[in-house]
Amino acid sequence: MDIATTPTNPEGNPELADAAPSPQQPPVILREDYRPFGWLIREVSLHFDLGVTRTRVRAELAVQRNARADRADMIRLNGDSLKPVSVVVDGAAADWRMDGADLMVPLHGDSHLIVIETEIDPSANTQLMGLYASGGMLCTQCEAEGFRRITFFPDRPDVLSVYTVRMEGPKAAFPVLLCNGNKVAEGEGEDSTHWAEWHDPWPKPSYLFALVAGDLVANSKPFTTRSGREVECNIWVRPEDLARTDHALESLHRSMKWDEETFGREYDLDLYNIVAVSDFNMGAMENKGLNVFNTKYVLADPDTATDADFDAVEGVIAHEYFHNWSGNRVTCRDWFQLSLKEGFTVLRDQLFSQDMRGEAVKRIEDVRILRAAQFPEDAGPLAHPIRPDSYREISNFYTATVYNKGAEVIRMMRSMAGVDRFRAGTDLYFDRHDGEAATCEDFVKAIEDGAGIDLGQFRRWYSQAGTPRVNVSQAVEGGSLTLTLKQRVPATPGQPDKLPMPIPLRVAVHLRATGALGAEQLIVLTEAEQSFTLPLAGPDPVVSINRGFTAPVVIDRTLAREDLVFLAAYDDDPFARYEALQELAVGHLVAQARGEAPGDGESAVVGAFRAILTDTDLDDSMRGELMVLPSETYLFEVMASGDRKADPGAIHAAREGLKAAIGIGLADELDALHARTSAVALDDPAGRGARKVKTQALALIAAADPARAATLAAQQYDAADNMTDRQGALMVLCGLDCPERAERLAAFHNRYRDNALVVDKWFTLQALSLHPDVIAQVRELAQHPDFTLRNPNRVRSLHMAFAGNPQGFHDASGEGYRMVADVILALDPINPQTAARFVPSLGRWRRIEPGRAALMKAELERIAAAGNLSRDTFEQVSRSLDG
Ligand code: B3K
Ligand code: ZN
Repeated sequence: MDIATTPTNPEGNPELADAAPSPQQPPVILREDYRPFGWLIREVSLHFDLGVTRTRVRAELAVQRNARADRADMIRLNGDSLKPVSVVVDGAAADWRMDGADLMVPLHGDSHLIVIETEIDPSANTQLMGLYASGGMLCTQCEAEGFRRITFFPDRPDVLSVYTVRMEGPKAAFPVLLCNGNKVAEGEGEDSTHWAEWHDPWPKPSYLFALVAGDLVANSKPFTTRSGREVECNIWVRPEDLARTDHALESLHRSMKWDEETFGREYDLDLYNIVAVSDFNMGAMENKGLNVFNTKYVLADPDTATDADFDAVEGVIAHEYFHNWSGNRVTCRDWFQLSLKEGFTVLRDQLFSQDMRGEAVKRIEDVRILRAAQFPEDAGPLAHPIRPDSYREISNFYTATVYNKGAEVIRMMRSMAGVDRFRAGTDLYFDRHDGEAATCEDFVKAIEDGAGIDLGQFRRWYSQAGTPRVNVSQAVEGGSLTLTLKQRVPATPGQPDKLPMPIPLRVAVHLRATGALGAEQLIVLTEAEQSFTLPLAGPDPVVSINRGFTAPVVIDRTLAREDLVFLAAYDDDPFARYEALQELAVGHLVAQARGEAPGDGESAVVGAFRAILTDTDLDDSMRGELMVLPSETYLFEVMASGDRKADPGAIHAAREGLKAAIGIGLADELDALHARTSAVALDDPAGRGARKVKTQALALIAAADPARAATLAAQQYDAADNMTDRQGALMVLCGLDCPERAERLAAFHNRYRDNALVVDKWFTLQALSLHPDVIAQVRELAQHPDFTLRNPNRVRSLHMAFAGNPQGFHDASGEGYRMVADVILALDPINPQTAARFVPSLGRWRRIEPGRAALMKAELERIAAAGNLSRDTFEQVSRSLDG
């Protein structure tokens, strides 16, 4: 609809607010169109009269002309599904009008006080953006554009304001009233109400605003910062969850200390509140002084959470805490700069977890995530640079590219600068931009200046999408080895031609004949083709390249099998060992899936596994990493190279076949491993590693001997004194057709029926299972009384898990695709952000064999034809069809 035709209506006409532009063709927002906002809003005062079905909001905005922006005699205040109850400027009713969903208020002077009243119904907010109700409590989610669902405001990250908030409501329903900053006053009101006033001294953008009102209790412990400030740290949960909050609280303390020691960052308020809510679109949110978390990333004890869950809690607590500097003190100028805070903060949380849990294992885990989630994105229709150039709906750009590749890009700067000079760069960045809304360019410049390195060409990592491929060849001449590297960055939507990127690679030349390990050095490939001459100390050189995964690239090379076996067994870089094993397995599996002569690939992998299972120098945590076979998603990527397509059915069969071969060939070793690790006690320092490999052993036994695995898994389940073992056993049972399966599933549900997070696991285990009837089982589970489309955790636990189950999702009948498309259509009107997250799985159709590709595309077309789609789903579906 043409907004200019909307008539001015000072009293507010309900029809006008509904007359938003058709969501079918939401406008494209361009990075190059950025202009500073015409007004500064130094102070915001909010007053909330809280109720679950009716909340009244009064906003007072002290606005001042921005001398750095073009002059405007109008202020645009963004809104989303809001109607103004009243708009007053400097004490008089304003002559406002609506422009689509936004409120336009004429302003002719240099400074004004705008007072706006709105009324909202949190209970009707199923999108979970803005102010919403969750289990009787009220909470908010404002990033990226949720604040405009609370009140009219320039809802953009470069408008920074100091907030004072008064909240009042019924004391019985909302005994605890929380907001950003510090509580400055509180009191009793009339009719059993009470109120609290909060003040946040740090100027912040609206996306960092938060409010919580509910019946909550806190686990508290003060933290003393390095300069002696005592910070009250609270983890707020429902009373029944209090016993599961110690790990979160300890993780917060560890994060606070680590950021002081590693990045010199100290916390800056007297209070740090974290609130756990069960209805939440993502993991957590870094609102200033008042983080709101998905319960999944707060609650943990050994009976209900796995070791991996404990790690995830620690990692997300750290991530949100680190945002206090990388995101809050220095925020983003516009949403195109999202990786400025997300890429950097992911790197910070990865480095933290490396320090807490061991560098090698964490690095391997992070690369596995990158390959499973980001490489497919970079190779598909939704590929975008870490700093995108355009979007229709910013929620669609909270991606593995912006987050995980963004972290890899900054990690490369750190590798090139060295740890100390990188720290000088980040110190300069924080000093230079504290209190500002900055850009990715500001970050790169600060690292360049602070670390004293030239990042001129490096900036291409911010603008070019696609995973670079580096072809490696080598020639030996006399006493030196010449490595010739050729790079190619594949075409991506809107970017047909690419320029060479600087690619830092840690390399070492080992000697297979003598077993001598070469010294490591960093080389940086900057040209399309470039040679590097390395000294050579003897015969049979084996090049270990991209050690530690210094660069997020694909290395193309053909290494002799004996070289891979050598690297897998002896490389002194743990990542390189893992990588060699992966290469060995990938080479075999892709050849097998293509129907090419399998040769003796299988026996080479089985032999390498034997060495891993029996290597007494390996600790079990690392053994567990080496035992992970390449994921089917990653194998699709490798198989679908150039014009060749991936065949999910053939990949699945090849991978299961290899598991069975390992299970048969190493039956005794796996039995011994399962028995040894079953004897390790829960609190033994070696317990975590033991639990990890125990279930891996079981899964391999299951591929070879289902009956024996059923017995062992049932025993493991019954003997378990922790969730890691229990869930692992049930995971294996879920893939088997045996009586133990139904019995243990029922027992599990029965035991944990009142614990939503564990019931989520119960759904996930079945949705991810290797059982041949998984599609019918998931269909039935969607009818289970515990299932609801209204809770994002539950939707993810069933349908998102299923979309990640290659066997079920890619069933040749197309039933899996249909089920996911049905979920998108059903969920879109309720929660578009979560619905749109399902689209990428169907969007990969171009890289899949023609039969399945046609079925996937047909489902995308069915969604597109349904009409009335949200902006989120519309954008993802149209990019997936056009890209
Ligand atoms: N910054 C939030 C993500 C917000 C997502 C909005 N769709 C959490 C995080 O990355 O820390
Ligand atoms: Zn983040």
